[in-house]
Amino acid sequence: MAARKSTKKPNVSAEELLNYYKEMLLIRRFEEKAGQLYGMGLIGGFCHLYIGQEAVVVGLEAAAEEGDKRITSYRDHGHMLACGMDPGGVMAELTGREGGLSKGKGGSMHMFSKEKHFYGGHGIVGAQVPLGAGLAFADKYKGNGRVTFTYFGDGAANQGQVYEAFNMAALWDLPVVFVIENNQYAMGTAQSRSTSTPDIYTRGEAFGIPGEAVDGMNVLAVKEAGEKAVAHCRAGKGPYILEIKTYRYRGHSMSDPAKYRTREEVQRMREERDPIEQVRSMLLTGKHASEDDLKAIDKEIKDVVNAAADFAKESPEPAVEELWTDIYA
Ligand SMILES: Cc1ncc(C[n+]2csc(CCOP(=O)(O)OP(=O)(O)O)c2C)c(N)n1
Ligand SMILES: [Mg+2]
Repeated sequence: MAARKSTKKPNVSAEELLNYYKEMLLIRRFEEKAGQLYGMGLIGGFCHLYIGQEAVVVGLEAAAEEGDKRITSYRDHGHMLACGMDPGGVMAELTGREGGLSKGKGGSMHMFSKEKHFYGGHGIVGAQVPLGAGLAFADKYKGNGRVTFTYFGDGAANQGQVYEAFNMAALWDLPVVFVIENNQYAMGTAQSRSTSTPDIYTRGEAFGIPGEAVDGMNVLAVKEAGEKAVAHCRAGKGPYILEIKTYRYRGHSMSDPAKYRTREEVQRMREERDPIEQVRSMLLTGKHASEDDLKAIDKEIKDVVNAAADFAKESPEPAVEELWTDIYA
């Protein structure tokens, strides 16, 4: 008997959808809390929030396998949470406390996890791109079948070192997915003012690297594109570019008044494209969850984030002697 086709039903189980909902919500609530703690003066230095972009990292993590690596820019809290790093450890790092993942000495842009294969957290725009190619080189050398997700922004995509990395990655068929998180702005500069083409995914053509654009507000579309890219890399065919079209709701960093765009533009994105609302509505219309189920999840996530914030506030500042540890002599 032929399977009945439904155009409405996504090719995903209820359990998976619920997981994506939870993971995206965790990032959203965590970032909102980080914004609050910043406002209270508990977080010093730069703090770049990921609110609006949650579907990118959650969709790609769904396409990853154990042992795959990830490396990204300074807009990195979402990546850490999505690969399973402890929310308390991340938050305590933001507040510069001993319990932080870099013992309170790194802050928002400098956290790592060997266990979760998360290689940072990089403040220099584009710097992580050659490093990501290097991670993939190591895996290719070892022949372990691992893939590296190398994330960078639309602004970073205009950096020279990105193309040096593309060249070598293509030359050596490195298993790296170059993920361009195109949130349409680089600090206060819109993509149309900084970038010669609206289609950044074509930038690999000169190197023979295939690329495609993806709806980054739709976690299922991201996952599907991620699976395709990862399969390409694992088959030994070399790098792949995903330009994931997304949007950040907040300013570039906490100190950005965002005068370069209208409130209406942001409002429209939130109302019409929000990645979490899209999954919420799929869950409800598909009867995979009730309003009460979702309320219970909201509470569960809120509790995790509050516990992380309490831990971050209660953890002591690092001891003065820590100034002399974890440094090159
Ligand atoms: C080499 C370098 N140049 C400039 C900066 C200052 N800077 C920090 S973020 C940024 C914009 C990057 O935008 P994009 O790559 O689109 O990433 P997004 O912030 O949107 O995630 C700039 C110019 C920097 N950190 N490093
Ligand atoms: Mg950007």
